[in-house]
Amino acid sequence: MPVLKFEMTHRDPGSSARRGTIYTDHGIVETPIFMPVGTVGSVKAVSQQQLQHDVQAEIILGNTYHLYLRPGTEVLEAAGGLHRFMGWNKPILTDSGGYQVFSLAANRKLTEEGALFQSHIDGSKHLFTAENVMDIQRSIGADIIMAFDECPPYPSDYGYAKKSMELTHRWVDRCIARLDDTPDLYGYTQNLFPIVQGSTFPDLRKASCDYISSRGAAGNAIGGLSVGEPESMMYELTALCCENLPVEKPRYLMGVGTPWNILENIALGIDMFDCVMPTRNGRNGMLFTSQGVINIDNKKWEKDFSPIDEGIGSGISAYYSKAYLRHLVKSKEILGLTIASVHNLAFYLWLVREARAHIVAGDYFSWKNEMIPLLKTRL
Ligand code: PRF
Repeated sequence: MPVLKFEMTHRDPGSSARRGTIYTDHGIVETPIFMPVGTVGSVKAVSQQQLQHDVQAEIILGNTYHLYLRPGTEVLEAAGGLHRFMGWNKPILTDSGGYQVFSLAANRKLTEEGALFQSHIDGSKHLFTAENVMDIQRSIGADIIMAFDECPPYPSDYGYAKKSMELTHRWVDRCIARLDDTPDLYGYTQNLFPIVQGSTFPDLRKASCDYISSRGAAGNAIGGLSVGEPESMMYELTALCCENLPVEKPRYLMGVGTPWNILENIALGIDMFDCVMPTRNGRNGMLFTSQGVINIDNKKWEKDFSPIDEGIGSGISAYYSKAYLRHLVKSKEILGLTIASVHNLAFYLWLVREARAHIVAGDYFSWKNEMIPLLKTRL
């Protein structure tokens, strides 16, 4: 079975940042990369055409939890998988469902077998297991699929974090066994990424990295971070994980984060990111730009007819003015949600393209340190 290939072409002399390429059966992904979140098979308020042309997305995320509840695996299989269903012919990654069960579903109960929960849509009862989330991810057909894991809350005590990590490790093995026993449904390869856990405890994180690395997967993920801990703690734990995961395989930091979080974590050796922040915050009027952060609600922008953000390679960001976007958002026009979301995503994709260029140039570390205060500026 051919597996996903990762080619690392450059390493930054001043940090642990790397520049690489991931090869999937739906095309290549340049790293470091940011992956827009398309929870239910739709990046909220953004069309596939906009994702391709304005955002320049290379890979998007889907969620097992949502897609299983609606439209369900029968529809997804009849469509020939999520790529065909939604008309997105580039790579897709799906999260495994456990994390969403614990953030969204009602009456969750965790057992050795898996997670029992009630749907947030209609209250119906379901059980996710390491095995059936692999089966569901087969039906969805993403290029990269995630192992079933438990993300302990912050803070967690040591005893709980250790038990939870060990459960996640037993689930990884069950995920691998299930995948080995089941065929790819649509004629292309699906690659499993296992997930490091261990909460905020360095010895647990190290043990989890050792275990996860020993599974020999095509890529590895780091979960359980950016769940409320201080940023400095997240960076320390990311650094520790990067030092203890294989250098020659892609590393994915789940659910992170702000533009500055992304630049800091790239410096520590992360290759892949996803987060709802650009879309969710965009829908609330918060814009990330190459000059800093804008609250588009602010009266300050009422007569500012300058482009939202010029020169980040997004037609939408260069075409519409701040004043016009402010008017749309104030009027609760649907187009306002779209422009804000497309812009923020285009900005995140621009940021990782810039990061790549600076890794290649060998000046990533100093560029990152100059950029971060700029990105954090409240305009
Ligand atoms: N596990 C999974 N998905 C996730 C997380 C995790 O720990 C996080 C934590 N930042 C975001 N998404 N499966």
